[in-house]
Amino acid sequence: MKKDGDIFRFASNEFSEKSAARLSNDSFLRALFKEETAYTPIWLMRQAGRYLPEYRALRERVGSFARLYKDPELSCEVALFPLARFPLDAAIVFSDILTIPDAMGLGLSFIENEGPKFEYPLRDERAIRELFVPDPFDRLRYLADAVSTTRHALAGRVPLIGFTGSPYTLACYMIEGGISKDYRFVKTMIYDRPDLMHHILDVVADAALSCLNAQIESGAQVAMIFDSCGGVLSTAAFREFSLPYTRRVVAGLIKEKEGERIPSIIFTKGGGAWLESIADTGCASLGLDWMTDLGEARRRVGGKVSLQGNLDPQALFAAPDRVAVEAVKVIDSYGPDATGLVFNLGHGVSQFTPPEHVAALVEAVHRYTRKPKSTKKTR
Ligand code: 1CP
Repeated sequence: MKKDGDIFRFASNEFSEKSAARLSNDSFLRALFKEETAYTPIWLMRQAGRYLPEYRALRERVGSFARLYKDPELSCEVALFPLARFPLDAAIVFSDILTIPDAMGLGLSFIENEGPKFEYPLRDERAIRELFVPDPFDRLRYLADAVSTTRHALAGRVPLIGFTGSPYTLACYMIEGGISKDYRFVKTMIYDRPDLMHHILDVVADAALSCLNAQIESGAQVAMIFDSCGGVLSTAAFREFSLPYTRRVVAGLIKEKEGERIPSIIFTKGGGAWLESIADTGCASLGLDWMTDLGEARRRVGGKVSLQGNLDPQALFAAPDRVAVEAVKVIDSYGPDATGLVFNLGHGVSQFTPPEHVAALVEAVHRYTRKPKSTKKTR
């Protein structure tokens, strides 16, 4: 197969015109940069997951989730599943945030109905001191290859999102060894041995940054950072253990590739109290969970960043016509002019979501936001 660089490389001085022509749908990139769009673009966190019967069938056939994301061709196939069904405005590389700790030697497995488990969670000082930054083009080669394969297959249809967990969120999984309800080991470390926590975060921040930059080098056009566990922290602890390390990742990201700006998005689940400081990290956009009012968030960040969100993922359990009503409420909550809004869910799509409800959502967002302004109630 031809490599991404062969098809997409242009001399930098002739790039901007050609690069604009390269994407047939750039509404997502434009909205991230708060530029005018013909309608509000939409994509969904976890859009390529278990709610799709074709995903479940393929996973069954190959035997596991890990076999899917470790094989660039299969990863690409899965990333394209939702785009074959719905006119979504972005694709996301099919992988997982936990590939980084796996590459750091923690031994990742995904257990049916239990979620991720690490064989060697970080519980003693020696293991913590031995942590290293993996070479993203060696131990995570499959991820870089999944990005370039998917980018090539998209052929400019929509932009491709690369991603990482925030250093704090990755550290949570590495210390707890999997999903945690009470974050007992993490909180013990934060309060008893903050020095050890900072050491972990220091190494993981470098690992997350190099992994995300490797994805950008391989063709990712947007960089997303998931701080899915950030919201369990006190404000003081968030400022000490999460925000500075996310900021460091944002600061180190490749900002432009072959004449194209690379926007970054930070999603902090439960981060509603800290929007101003997250918007100050230098990211282009904030992902919002469903607890935060979009209009209020917009006023608070004062036009500094675009916003992405934030329908309650469980609203998708309702009948399609109700889903459409809820989508309109979210769009209206953003305010009269929808510039700078990317529609998304407030968290990942549930595995129990009927795909027809997702179809209704995408249709409703496009239809409602395409209407001429004068016919709308509040826009
Ligand atoms: O088939 C299976 O059983 C695997 C289920 C699955 C899938 C489809 C997991 C296990 N991860 C993924 C893919 C994934 N994970 C993607 C790409 C697909 C897409 O978005 O379309 C992305 C972006 C992630 C990111 C991810 N993984 C996050 C951050 C975002 C979030 O949801 O908060 C987190 C916290 C994880 C950890 C993870 N991976 C998988 C599980 C079950 C978990 C634990 C957390 C959870 O249950 O959501």
